[in-house]
Amino acid sequence: MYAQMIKSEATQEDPEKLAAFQARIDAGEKIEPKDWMPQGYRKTLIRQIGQHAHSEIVGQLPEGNWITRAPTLERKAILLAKVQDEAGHGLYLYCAAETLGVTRDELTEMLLDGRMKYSSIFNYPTLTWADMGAVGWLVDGAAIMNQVPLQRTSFGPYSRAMIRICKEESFHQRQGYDIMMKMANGTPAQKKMAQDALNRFWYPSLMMFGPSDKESVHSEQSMAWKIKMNTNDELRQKFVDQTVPQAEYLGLTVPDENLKWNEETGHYDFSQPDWSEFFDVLKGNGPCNRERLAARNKAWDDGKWVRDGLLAHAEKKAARRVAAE
Ligand code: BYC
Repeated sequence: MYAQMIKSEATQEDPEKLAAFQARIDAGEKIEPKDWMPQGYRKTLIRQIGQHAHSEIVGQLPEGNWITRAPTLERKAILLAKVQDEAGHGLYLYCAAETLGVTRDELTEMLLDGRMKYSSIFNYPTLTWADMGAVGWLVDGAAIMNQVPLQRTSFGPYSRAMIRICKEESFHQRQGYDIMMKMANGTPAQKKMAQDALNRFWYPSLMMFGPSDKESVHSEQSMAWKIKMNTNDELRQKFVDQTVPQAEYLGLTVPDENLKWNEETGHYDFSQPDWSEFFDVLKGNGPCNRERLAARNKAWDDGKWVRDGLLAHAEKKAARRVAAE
C-alpha cells in the first residue's frame, strides 16, 4: 500500500527532475535537506529515521529496568552511560528527521498513538541480568550490522548521525559481550543464565533485520535510493556468520539444531525465525508492546508541564522583544 502510494506519487513528479535526482544518487552524492527530492524519498526517510529514533528511545526501557539492580557499581555506571547514549541517538535521529519537514512532536505523537513503529526487539522482556549481556551483544550487534552501511546512506543528515551512533554502538556491543564472558565463565548457575538469555534473544535478534527479502515491501525502492544499502536477508546472514563464532568462544549453544557451516556457500545455514510471531509483534501483540507504549505515554504526559513552561517562557520572551522594537 505504502510502496504503491510512493510509486503513484513518483509517477506524477517531473520525470526530468526524477532522473536528475537518481543520477545524483547513482553518482554517490549526498542529498541535503534543501535539495529537491521526490515525495516518496522524503516519506520513506521520515518513516525509517523516525522508526529508528523511536527504537532508540523505547530501547531504553528494557535496559533501564536493570539500572537499579546492576550487580556492581561499575556495571551500574556502564549501563547508565549506555542508556544515556541511546537517548542521545534518539535525539540526533529526531533532528535528522526534522530536516525533512516533520516536527519532533509530530513524530512522538505518531509513536504514542501507534501510527509509527519501533523495533520489534524492544517488545521482549529482560528477565535476568544476563539479558543485559545478551541485549548488548546481540541487539546492539544486530543494530551495528544494520547501521554501519547506513553511514553511507544517501541522505546527508542521516549518514552523519550514523557515524557518531556507530562509534557508540561498538562500545555497547563490547560491554554486552563482556557481561556474557563473565557469566559464561562464572558459576554453573551464571552460565545457565547466559545460555537462557541467548536462547530467548537469538530469534528476536534475527527478526530485527526485518522480513525476508521476498516479504520486504520497501527494500527495492529504498536500495535504489540508497536509503538502505543491503537487503534484510543479506544483513541477517552477515550477523549469523559473525555471531556464531562469538557464541562458540563463550562456550554457549545457539538454539538452532539446523545451524551448520556450509563449505560451498562460505556461510552458516540457519533456521528462520517464526515469522508469524514477528508479524504478531508488529501488530501490537508481543509480550511487552502495551507496557512499552504505556511507559512512553506516561513519560509524555508527565513531561507536559515542562513543555508548557518552556513554551510559555519562549512566548513571553518573544512578546518582550516585539514590545521593545
Ligand atoms: N521491527 O519493507 P521492510 C536500535 C516493518 S536498533 C518493527 O523490509 P524497511 C537500538 C517495516 O517498518 C533498531 N518493524 O521495511 C539498538 C515495514 O512496515 P511499515 C532500530 C519492522 O523499512 C540497541 C514492514 O515491516 N534500527 O535502535 O525497508 C539499543 C516491512 O519491512 C521491523 C533501525 O531502525 C522490525 N524489526 O526495512 C537501543 C535501523 N522490520 O513501516 C536501540 C534503520 C521491518 O511499512 N531501519 N519492519 O509499516 C532499517 O534499516 C529498516 O527500516 C529495517 C526494515 C531493516 C528495520
